[in-house]
Amino acid sequence: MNPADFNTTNTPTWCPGCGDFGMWASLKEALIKLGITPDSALVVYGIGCHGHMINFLKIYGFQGLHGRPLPVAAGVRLVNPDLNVFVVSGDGDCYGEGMGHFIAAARANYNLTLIVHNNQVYGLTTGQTAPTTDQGTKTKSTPLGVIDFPVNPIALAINCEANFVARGFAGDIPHLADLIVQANQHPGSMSFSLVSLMIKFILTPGIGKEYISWKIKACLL
Ligand SMILES: Cc1ncc(C[n+]2csc(CCOP(=O)(O)OP(=O)(O)O)c2C)c(N)n1
Ligand code: SF4
Ligand SMILES: [Mg+2]
Repeated sequence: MNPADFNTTNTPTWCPGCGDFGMWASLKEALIKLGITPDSALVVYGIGCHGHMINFLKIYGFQGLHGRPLPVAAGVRLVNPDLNVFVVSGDGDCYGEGMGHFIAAARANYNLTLIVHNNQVYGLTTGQTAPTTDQGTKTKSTPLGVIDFPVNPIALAINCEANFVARGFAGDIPHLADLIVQANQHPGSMSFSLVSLMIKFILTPGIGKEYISWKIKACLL
């Protein structure tokens, strides 16, 4: 298998430079390393720009309601315990609308590989504040800057006793692919937070090269 074998005939519609491209490429690399074929695993997607991957990744897929990919995936695992199930979610999807499901899945040990595209914003709906948006960030829904502290999904996952927790960066595809492989091979429940890049809709001045280099440093710590 090579990455092109996991392409559908659809051309990705993500904005040029979007972190979703890195996420897509990393997942394809990981699937190859894991020996998975398009007919041997399932990916359950959330709703958002990340969820558009269902149109571009050639593998069994299911996309339901916003914030609900984890309970769908848990149900699939319960009736089909031999099926390898991945979940591709977003920060709004997983830490906003789906926060309760995230906590439940981390505690319940369903043996899922959860990959959260954390671009710190509601991307598809053109840039509202998400639970992981940094304090002070100006978005369409918080034009004067976010007041609240952001959710720390890594700390939350550890606190809920998810037994594999990692963070990667959409700009480092080999590292990210390796993390996805490790996550998938690790027995039991797991969480995997992907720090991605959202290149549109964040209005705070200064977000640009400095922000990207901060992200890279933060992920390498
Ligand atoms: C129950 C429900 N609430 C709200 C929406 C509208 N909605 C669609 S996508 C989205 C935000 C997605 O943000 P995120 O999960 O971070 O994904 P991204 O687009 O950033 O990849 C929202 C609020 C919806 N579809 N369903
Ligand atoms: S709106 Fe943001 S998350 Fe959506 S495709 Fe464009 S850059 Fe990516
Ligand atoms: Mg998002």
